[in-house]
Amino acid sequence: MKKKILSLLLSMAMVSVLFAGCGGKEDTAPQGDAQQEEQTDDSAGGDTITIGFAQVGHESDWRTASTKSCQDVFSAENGYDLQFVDCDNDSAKQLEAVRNFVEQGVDYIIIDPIVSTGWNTVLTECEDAGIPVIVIDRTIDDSDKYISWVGSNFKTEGLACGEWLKAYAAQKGIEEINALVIEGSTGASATLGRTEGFKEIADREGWNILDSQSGDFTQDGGQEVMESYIKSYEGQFNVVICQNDNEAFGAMDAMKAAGVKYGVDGDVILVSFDACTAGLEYVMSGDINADFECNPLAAPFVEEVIKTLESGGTPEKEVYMEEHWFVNEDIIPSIEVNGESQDMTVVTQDIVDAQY
Ligand code: GYE
Repeated sequence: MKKKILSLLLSMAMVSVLFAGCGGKEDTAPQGDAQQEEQTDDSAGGDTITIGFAQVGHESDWRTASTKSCQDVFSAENGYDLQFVDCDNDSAKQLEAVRNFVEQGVDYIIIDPIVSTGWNTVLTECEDAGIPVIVIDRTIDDSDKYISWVGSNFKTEGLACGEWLKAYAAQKGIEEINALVIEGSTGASATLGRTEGFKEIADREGWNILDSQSGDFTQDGGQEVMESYIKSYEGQFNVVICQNDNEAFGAMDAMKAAGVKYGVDGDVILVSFDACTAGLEYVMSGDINADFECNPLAAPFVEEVIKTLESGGTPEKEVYMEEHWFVNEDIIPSIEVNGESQDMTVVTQDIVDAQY
């Protein structure tokens, strides 16, 4: 599609989302050094659509699945030139990558924001350049200057975790909850939402959250935090909430080394988020009691957004991914979250095999 038409469409779409106090373009895009290839194919001359994707990094199984989903959908075969930048969990590098995409004049920019704030200036630069921005996965909370967001409701995931734990504890006759939380990366909306949702139920039920520290969504981070928790809270905790599977794998290593028994036959209830293949395998074996899915396969929905824009339409501002809640034991068929009944799914080999 010709840049001018796209630019016009973008401006029209933006009119509805502009808010008071937004300044104009102030900064000149700096010469960045984020590693990315020079654009080789000018899409204005052909049908190829050039997309710049500023990905968070490569910290987890979830991230690997997300990257693969984008690379599969936005392939050369499908008519795309995908400029992929792994931002290595570095916010400055991510802003620089987006500015480089603007300089290159890509047709679309996809951002999975490492942190949820600090975006308005650079998104204004994208807007001024007439390049539509699509946000995936984590949210941007201090700017509305993007066309669409495709992702998950992280607070709902945290609430579901809390509601399930309440039902599970009641079934098992556990009267006191003493929980340790291993949070995700600081400032990420996935961390903020999961923390907020779980805390809401914990406060309502009068549970004790002994500690809540970041494991940075990595296996090493999860292991380190768990090792220090075991030193500080030995014998005092009966629940460990890891905000992603990789942290749970690290926490399991730390507990195993210290002789702490976790999982369905253990003394500590272990809960995780993401529900990628390896996470579900541990649910099936009973090492992880429950795993709250976060679906990383956003790319097909992003492609829908792009197709809608290409044909002159207005895409949805927000697209929510569908997700499921997984458990080992068949004792709680469903939970109520946000006033809605949601099923708890017992993991089978077929489910593991079908997962990303
Ligand atoms: O849970 C974690 C990843 O943003 C939802 O980031 C994503 C999170 C996911 O590193 O594994």
